[in-house]
Amino acid sequence: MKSIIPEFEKALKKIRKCNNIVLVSHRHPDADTIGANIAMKIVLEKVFNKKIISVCADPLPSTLLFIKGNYKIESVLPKNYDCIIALDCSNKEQTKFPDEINKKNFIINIDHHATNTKYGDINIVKTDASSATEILYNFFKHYNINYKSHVATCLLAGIYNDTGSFMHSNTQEQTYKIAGELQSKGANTKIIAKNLFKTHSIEQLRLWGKVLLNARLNEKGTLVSKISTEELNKTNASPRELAGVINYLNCVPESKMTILLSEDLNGNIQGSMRSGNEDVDVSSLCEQFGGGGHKKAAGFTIPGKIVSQEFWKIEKPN
Ligand SMILES: [Mn+2]
Repeated sequence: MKSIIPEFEKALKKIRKCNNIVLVSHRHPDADTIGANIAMKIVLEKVFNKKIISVCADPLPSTLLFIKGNYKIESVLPKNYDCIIALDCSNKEQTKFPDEINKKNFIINIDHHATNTKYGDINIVKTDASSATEILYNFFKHYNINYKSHVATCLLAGIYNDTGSFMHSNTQEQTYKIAGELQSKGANTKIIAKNLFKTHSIEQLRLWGKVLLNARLNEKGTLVSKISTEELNKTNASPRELAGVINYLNCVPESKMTILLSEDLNGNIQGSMRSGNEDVDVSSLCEQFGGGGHKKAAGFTIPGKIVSQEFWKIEKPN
């Protein structure tokens, strides 16, 4: 991996020349894109005296409000600004403002996704970083920028989120070191863990309960569960609240692969697949249905409805 320092230099040079800067997070925001946004906003305002407008097209779920604090996040781009910094967005569409980004606006793209399309005029894309906030941590460290506890909380929240609290394979030696340093700067690990991993609505618990109850393990070692629109509606949960339940399905030792099928509100079936087995590549399986993803976590969307199929067989007495 080549050094990212020359890109840091270019970005800082540009930032110094700009007065009005827009920070954009991706749609369906998570703790990484919002943590990066607010951390950058505080540093650019306090240390560089810039005028910053934070933007995210979609509203924040209540579990991200501890990151936002009293800072403002707009849902649309302002009319005038000198440059855009996109945070944790692998392509322009993820910002929900691709047309604006296509215009002559100067873009600094800060991201860690392997699929990043390098759409910026400056691309700080580091695919071995656990999160966008880890890249910002390194940026601030490189320029000896001081910050207080809330910025440390924002940065650590992104790391916690994208490493699944240090359980995903993107967790490396440097990740723990950075997390330790952020904690010593006053990052509030308690509020991060509570909001990101220990907060679920009653509707979400009911939905997850239904998904867990529907789980079946077949003889070939595939664990399958499903949720129909009807079942979803009975729980009053939103389809997005399914996120995370597959991690519980994917922990049966006898299972080589886990599939969750859910009907969405547009007449499609969303398929999510996971595997902890070295020999199974779920992304190639999902590609057969027009989807994709990573080797151990992938998904697909196909039109249709889920139907039940039952089998009976006679077992002879011994
Ligand atoms: Mn991220």
